[in-house]
Amino acid sequence: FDLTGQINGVPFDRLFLNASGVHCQSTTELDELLQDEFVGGAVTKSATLEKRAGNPAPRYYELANGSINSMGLPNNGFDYYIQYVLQFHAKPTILSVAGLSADDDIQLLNQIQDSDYQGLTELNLSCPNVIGKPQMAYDFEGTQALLQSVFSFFKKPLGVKLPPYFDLVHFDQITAILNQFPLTHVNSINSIGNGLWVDVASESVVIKPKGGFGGLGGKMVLPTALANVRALRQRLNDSIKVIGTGGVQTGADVFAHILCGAELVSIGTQLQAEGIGVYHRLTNELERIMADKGYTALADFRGKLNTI
Ligand code: RRO
Repeated sequence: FDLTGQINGVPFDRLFLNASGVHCQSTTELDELLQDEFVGGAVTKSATLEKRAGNPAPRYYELANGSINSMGLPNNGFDYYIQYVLQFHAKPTILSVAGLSADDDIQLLNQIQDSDYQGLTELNLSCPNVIGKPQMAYDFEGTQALLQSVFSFFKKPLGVKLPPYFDLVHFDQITAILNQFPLTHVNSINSIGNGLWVDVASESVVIKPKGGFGGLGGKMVLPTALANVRALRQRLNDSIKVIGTGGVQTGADVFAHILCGAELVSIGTQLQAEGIGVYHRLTNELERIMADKGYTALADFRGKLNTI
């Protein structure tokens, strides 16, 4: 089966990535991803200028239908991750960066511009969990202004990680902005920000930071993720690929993301729950569906969702 995709001419032999944040904070975890034969490439934990410990634990909680997290951007710092992606790897890497402010974003991207790194970078505009820091991509004017200043100096391949949108007008607004810039890709969705889980037995929240509020992922976000992949694919320039992230548990979920137009598919909550073996299982399940339908390549059905 041809399970390949490409972003800005960078070939991915297989469609599967990790969702940033899961299994990618240390070089050991990143190596494990890249060494798995069913993984196409790895995305780093979003890097900030300085190393961060993140929010107090418990900060990730597995639910029956997904997950809630308020990690608070724990990471080993920009230098650690750029050093990693500057090494030779047999598969592509995506360097994810997340400033704590627009100024930080500019500084991070300046350092990438001035480095020898020629691979893909992804600017996280959608972290929901840093106290006092709103998700940039919900501020349309701020996003426009930030990308304007970024592309005045940044000449390397750059994509953005977006939060989920819930109104068709918002899809029109964000894509009108993104289409003005030579972006390589958008990665959609980040977690659904600021959900709240209540454990009835203990009459309590389940994570400590922010009084229990946190980003939702996993099965419960699949329809939101599919809507976002589809709505973005329908509106973005063809040159801007969509990485589908959100709610994948089965090969059928992967198939649905591709039908909606995903070029590659990332796994977060299910990778956290199941471990790296998830990629072999999803590959088998996807290939079984493709075989039953007589498809041999993702290109046979990518973006070809039927409407009624
Ligand atoms: O670290 C986090 O709390 C976090 C980040 Br940066 C993000 O982009 N999405 C998320 O669900 N958690």
